[in-house]
Amino acid sequence: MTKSQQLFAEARRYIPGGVNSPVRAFRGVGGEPFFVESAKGCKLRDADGRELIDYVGTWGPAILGHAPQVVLDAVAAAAQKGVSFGTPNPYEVEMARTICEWVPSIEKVRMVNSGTEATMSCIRLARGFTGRSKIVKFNGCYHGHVDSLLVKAGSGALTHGHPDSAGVPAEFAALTLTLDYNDPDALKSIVAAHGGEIAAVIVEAIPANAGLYFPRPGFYELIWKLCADHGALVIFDEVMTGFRLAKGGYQSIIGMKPDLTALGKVIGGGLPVGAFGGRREIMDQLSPDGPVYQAGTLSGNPLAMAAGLAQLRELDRINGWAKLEELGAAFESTVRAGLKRAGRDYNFRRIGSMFCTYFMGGEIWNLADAQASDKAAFARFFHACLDRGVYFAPSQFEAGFISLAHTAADIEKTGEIAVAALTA
Ligand code: HOZ
Repeated sequence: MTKSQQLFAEARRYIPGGVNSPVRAFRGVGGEPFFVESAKGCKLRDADGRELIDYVGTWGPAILGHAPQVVLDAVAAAAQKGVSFGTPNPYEVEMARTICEWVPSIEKVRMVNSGTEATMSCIRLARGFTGRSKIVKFNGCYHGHVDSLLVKAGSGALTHGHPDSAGVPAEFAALTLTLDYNDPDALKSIVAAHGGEIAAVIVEAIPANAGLYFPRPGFYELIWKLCADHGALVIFDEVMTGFRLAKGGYQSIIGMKPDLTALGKVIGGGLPVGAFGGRREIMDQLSPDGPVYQAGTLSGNPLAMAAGLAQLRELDRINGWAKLEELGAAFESTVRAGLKRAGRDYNFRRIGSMFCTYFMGGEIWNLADAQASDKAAFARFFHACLDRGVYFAPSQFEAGFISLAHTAADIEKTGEIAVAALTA
């Protein structure tokens, strides 16, 4: 028995499924998860001493790589002054100012502890601000484990076959109107039927929880126009894309301003951080200024703020986004060459440092398209890569992440291993 197997056997006795988040279980690919002893740069070291090139990056936060020195130093310095105060602290002001300066649509922001809290708070705030109850969401988009958003959800909910989670009362789910992503006619019909009842349309900036697919030209313009015409808010979920694709998020790339934005992952430098922000008049509805209640003992925690600020400042200092685009392009040409060598007509998608390979040819514009991927072939590929020292996310429906710690040599090695895995 390996050490990971021993740990997993014990974990299963005390933790449901042996994991603290379902995406970590290997149910979508078979087998058991490995346990990580340490992580540095782009490498994980598991409990049995195996070293892996990692493309999960703690599900997005590790954009500088694991345990970057700037973050370690910032956390150590902050910890010397105390680990939690439960009062306002200077770090959170600096964090809020940074976010408002970097993301043009955000005039005020509040810190929370996860992406889930961020989207949940956006939904409540949108309802409070508009006085309406219904939410529109897209099939396959995942916005954390919020009751009203675990309807036709992606990520682990999709991987494990529960896109409509048990435990969400039918009355709640009925307030969530769902439709296919990239379907302008369905969106127009929903808005025509429910316009005056819709508080918000929530959308992942780039859907990355059913693999990775992109908006068709004009689709986001339509969302914005219909929302403006009917008095509904646009909630842009940039938990994955925010500070990963650009300094100002994906919204700065497309030049659009959502009413509210949810942030997470990169913003915390590996510590538990989320944030939500947007137009001043909406944010001012939050307690204590307004009637919408939202709170948190550890929100704005000094260690988390110090870690996040250190990561953001370093990205800015070295213009990390341009470097990530270069690394992403190198990764893409390596993968495309590898697929050609292996004789596979698979669909590789990338934006910046986010990527996904669907094990199928053809076009992918929505969840239904994505579900046609050959998941058994993906599972074989996943294990063949893992056996050879490369760790991709254990599900066809998760995006991969490249970090600034990946080198040309790591990418080349990954390409060789991927070809070997595809042709094994
Ligand atoms: N939010 C991540 C994106 N799919 C998954 C992380 C988790 O659920 O643990």
